[in-house]
Amino acid sequence: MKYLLILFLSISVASSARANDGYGLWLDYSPVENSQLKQDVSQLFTGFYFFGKSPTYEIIRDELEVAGQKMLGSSPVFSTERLAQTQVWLGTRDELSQVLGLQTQAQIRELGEDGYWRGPIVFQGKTYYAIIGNRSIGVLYGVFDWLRSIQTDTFDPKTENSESPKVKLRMLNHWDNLDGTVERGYAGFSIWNWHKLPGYIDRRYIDYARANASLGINAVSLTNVNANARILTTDFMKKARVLADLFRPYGIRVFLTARFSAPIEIGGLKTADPLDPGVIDFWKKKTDEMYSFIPDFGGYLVKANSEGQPGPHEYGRDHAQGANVLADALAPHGGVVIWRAFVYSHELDEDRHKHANLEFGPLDGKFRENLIIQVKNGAIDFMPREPFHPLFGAMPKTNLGMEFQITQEYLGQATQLVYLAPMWEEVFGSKTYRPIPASRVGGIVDGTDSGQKLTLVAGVSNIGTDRNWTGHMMAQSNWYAFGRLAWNPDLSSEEIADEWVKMTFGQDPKAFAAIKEMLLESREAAVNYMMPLGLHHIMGWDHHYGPGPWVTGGRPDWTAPYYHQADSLGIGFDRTASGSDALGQYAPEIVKAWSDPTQIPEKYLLWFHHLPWDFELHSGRTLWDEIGLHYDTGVKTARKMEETWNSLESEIDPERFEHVRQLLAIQVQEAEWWRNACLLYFQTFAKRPFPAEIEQPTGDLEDYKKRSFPTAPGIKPKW
Ligand code: GCW
Repeated sequence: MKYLLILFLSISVASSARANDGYGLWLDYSPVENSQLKQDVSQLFTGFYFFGKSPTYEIIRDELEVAGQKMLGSSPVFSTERLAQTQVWLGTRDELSQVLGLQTQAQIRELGEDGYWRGPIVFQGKTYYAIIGNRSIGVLYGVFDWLRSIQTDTFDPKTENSESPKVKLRMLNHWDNLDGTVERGYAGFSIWNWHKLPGYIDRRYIDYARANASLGINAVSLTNVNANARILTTDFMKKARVLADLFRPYGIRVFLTARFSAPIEIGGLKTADPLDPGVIDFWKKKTDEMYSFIPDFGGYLVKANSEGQPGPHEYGRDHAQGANVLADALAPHGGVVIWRAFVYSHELDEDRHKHANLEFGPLDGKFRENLIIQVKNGAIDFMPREPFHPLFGAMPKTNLGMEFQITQEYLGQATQLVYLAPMWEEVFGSKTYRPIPASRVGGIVDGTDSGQKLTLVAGVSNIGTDRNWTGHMMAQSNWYAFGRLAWNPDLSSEEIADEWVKMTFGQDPKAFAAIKEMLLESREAAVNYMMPLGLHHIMGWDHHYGPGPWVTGGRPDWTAPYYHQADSLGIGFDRTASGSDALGQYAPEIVKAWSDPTQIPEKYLLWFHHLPWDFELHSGRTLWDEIGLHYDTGVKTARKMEETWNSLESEIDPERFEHVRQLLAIQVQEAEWWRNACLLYFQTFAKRPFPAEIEQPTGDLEDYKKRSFPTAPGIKPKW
């Protein structure tokens, strides 16, 4: 009996080792199938030589070991001497200077601190493959890029490739609370185990850093922007130091969120007035202390005077006065303040859309050099589709960074597959017409159009303790896409999908084509079944799960009718000059085109216009019919995604297949729920039949309204 038990245990251990639970992310390295490629790469794996020493090179060795085993079935060979039979040379430009031509050296220098060059170099008549950076981190990025090219079957040993990131700070923002919960987190709890730190190092910290480094993510803010001042106490600094030490060789700097009232809460002061000498001194000393633990500490991320968070307004000071005090404390150490522009009034705004520009616009030019204003992609709040935030282009003398939300608060949480790269691509590609006529959001953020040197793309993390990291394993694609776009905002969502699918599922052509198509259509599907044609903020109360166009109570701008404005005459928020004139905050070219409901792209129609139910759209249909059609199309695409996936059963490993299969079934139900509930609700105003061409909504509106979700994850902390 005892033996049987042991046998059983060892079988189940062995089989669970083979099962794919998604923990390996896009770094699980499937075997190389292309025989020419396999031959080329196998040859290269017989001789790696590092020109220098660094903890980062140890990481590279480990990565090559894993990659060699998994892709080629054998370990790489490392040489301690630069022998003729070595194949791949790795190191920094300085370390390789003896063997590099002057021109190559100059070319590499141009690539800056995070760039890399990889390609063939000829030395004493023999050709080697070299991966070179200006710093060891560049070498690491180059190696990851090289491995990616092998996994995506694009590697050519004869071709030179060089890259440098277009954005300086490529950053994850964790909304992780010190009690282990994650605000808007749908993948379990926080991966930071503050209780066991600093003594215990969870293996996950290292795997997390590795995954980020593979994308070029180089900054992480560990804690929620709804901040707890305790993170700035000495005890927590000691814990954060452990993470910073672990992340350093991966090129990642740690940031923390600073609560504006920390001088009172942990400093024993009576005020947090940024002009008070005691407060200035508090921030200076706190910051000096922080650097004594973390010498490359990144800086502070701050949410102030927003949704009840304390800030400079309490003392009659503006955002610049508040932010600059922190910036001055960080400046001598090379740190940066990231100050969020997500603000809206404690009192009710006329239109919340306008608030950030009204508060920040007049402060243009007043913020320090080592300070960057982090602006959400849209002016309301990470909706499934928003027009770009009008601050982009409106503050030419201020560093502006982008904040995306990777965690799917408003895009299906962790029960839905929604690939977000098309949304981010749309935002970066949006024309702003300022500061120069050809400006796009991406060009402002990466400095091309704005000229700013300090650049930032931040994403609110979707990572948690779930074994597959992101709750829905397909949401790994969003972590991946975020990192790739932060590195280069000009990449297309399609290129990124190509890479991710190949790296995650291997190269089976049927599975590749099918999964890629599912990813690429998923975001538009979600917009359609949730909030089409510019509708926004009509989700469930507080937990934000599911539809809630009927949600009222509390402050009006937290309710749905404030945004959809449906009545017997029509629907939509008039933000033109005849309404709130939020549109007037954009460049004149946009104001002109979008003021006209027949000119504005229909995807933004109801964001800016209140229109009669019978208003005729480009299709010739009435607004009412078109709304119905969009909702229905969304549902049908969700069903198609489900069918596509189900046809892949023999191509995908059972564990991942089943995981995604179940979630897609839920997604279809949720899409139907959104469509039914929203259409039945809007029909109470429109008082028209549903268009005949759509599947007729079913269910009872009153039942939909009564649904409650006490177990929905990710709700705000109660402290
Ligand atoms: O979208 C809202 C979220 C809040 C979040 C806030 C913000 C951290 O519902 O949970 O708070 O945005 O971005 O500050």
